[in-house]
Amino acid sequence: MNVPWTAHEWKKVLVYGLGSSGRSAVRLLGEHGVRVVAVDRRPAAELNLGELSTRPGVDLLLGSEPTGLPQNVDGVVVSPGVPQDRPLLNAARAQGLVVISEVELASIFVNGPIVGITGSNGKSTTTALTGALLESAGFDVEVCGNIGVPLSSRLTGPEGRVFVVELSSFQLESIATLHPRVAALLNITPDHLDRHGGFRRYLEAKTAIFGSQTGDDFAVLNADDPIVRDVGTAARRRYFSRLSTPQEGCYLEGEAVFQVEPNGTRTRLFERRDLRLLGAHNVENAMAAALIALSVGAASETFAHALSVFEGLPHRMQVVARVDGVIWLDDSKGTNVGATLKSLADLRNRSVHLIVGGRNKGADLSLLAEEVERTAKRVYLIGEAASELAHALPPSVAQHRSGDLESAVRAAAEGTCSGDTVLLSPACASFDQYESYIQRGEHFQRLVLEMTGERDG
Ligand code: UMA
Ligand code: ADP
Repeated sequence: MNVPWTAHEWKKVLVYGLGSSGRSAVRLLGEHGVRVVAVDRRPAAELNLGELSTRPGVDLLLGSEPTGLPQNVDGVVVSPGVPQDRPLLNAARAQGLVVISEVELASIFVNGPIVGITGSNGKSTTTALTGALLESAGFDVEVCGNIGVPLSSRLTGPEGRVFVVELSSFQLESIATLHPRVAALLNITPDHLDRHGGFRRYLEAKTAIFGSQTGDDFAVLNADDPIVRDVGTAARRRYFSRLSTPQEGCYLEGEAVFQVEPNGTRTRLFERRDLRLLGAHNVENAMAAALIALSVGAASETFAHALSVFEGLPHRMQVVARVDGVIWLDDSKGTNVGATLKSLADLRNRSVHLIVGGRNKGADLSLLAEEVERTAKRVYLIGEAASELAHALPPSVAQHRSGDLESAVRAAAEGTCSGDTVLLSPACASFDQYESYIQRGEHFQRLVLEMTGERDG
């Protein structure tokens, strides 16, 4: 397989991590005649290997991670969940090998324009919304990436499809030539600081999305975010804003969203009420999605209807139950402080029972304090971050040291009254107690339905 980043052909490649991205990369490499050595610290029994366990041309090194490089390896494809400082990756770099992410590998084979969407929050929602808007306008679309579907698993298909790819900082920190026709940076607040070793490196990873763009491409940027607004890019800038009118882009005026072109032409795109999703942040996500779709070449006539039927993704402010006047909301995807603050922003004063905690990713959790003081009646602290949260949150708000979700939901079910909202918005990763935010959200939903059902009965 000829690769653009090295002078020679790749014949044998190390794939590091055998989650969905790694497995899909192994298959892609196999289709192109490349032999693979695949490494994962987990044993085979914990991996969903399927036919890969017996596939010719694939050697598996499972259950531990070698520190030295296997022989005759030409390059490394790394999964998003594998940190860049693993000894094996250092050994590869020391030998002059290229280490690239699964999305970078996949991007060589993509046969249509790539739309890349990143930011600290709103990526998945904006990615799904962009897919919906483009589909409504008649485009053949693949919605993939960090949203849960590896790009390398969506390559087979007709030419001309638009690849709408959610890109995380984990994926972007090892790209080389990935070249989005449209790249969107939605916002930047601290996240994954433990993995990147600080905010500067996190920001560098995010802005790598613009690295291969030229003046023929588009950068879709949030004009209301001071860091994003001034980000460096060679691409043509198009801004979205809730607070001002950009020279070129999309903005909210009263209850309507308009597109504005550099010559001053204004087009009404949709009304705020067209959007089913609640919250100011979802107006931003919808504006970003509209601007991306316009930049791909979509006509806007179908946007309002497409937005009106878009129901949102699970585990993002999802209503689980309404029982005895109490609303139970699953925002398990609120995995950083910025997300939880946005989710609290639209809730009434002193009405919220907030379930918060999990694994802190290096964030300053005291940034939650002011909004918690305004909105929360009681907080339920779970997971590894419980003690840290107990100190970071204001003493004026009652605390329940729940430890886990089951105890939190039980205590909340006993302590609520009509008009209250119970919100799971952890501001932390799930990995201390769950495999993913999805598993955490599903567990919450089951508990809520069991316990509120019990009380009903
Ligand atoms: N592993 C090692 N050594 C290590 C670390 C991990 O061997 O030091 C192994 C693990 O045992 C595991 C594999 O490497 O088997 C890691 O796989 P992975 O975590 O990259 O899992 P994938 O299934 O490939 O999922 C990844 C993304 N996961 C992460 O970024 C952590 C998924 O995003 C994404 O949906 C998927 O690729 C498809 O593109 C999840 C996520 O949490 C949802 N993303 C973060 C977020 O949104 O905040 C960035
Ligand atoms: P991501 O994929 O970046 O994690 P999601 O679309 O999954 O983003 O939304 C996760 C959470 O982030 C939501 O539940 C909400 O609390 C918050 N959020 C969504 N959009 C935005 C936004 N534009 N700005 C800030 N926070 C947002």
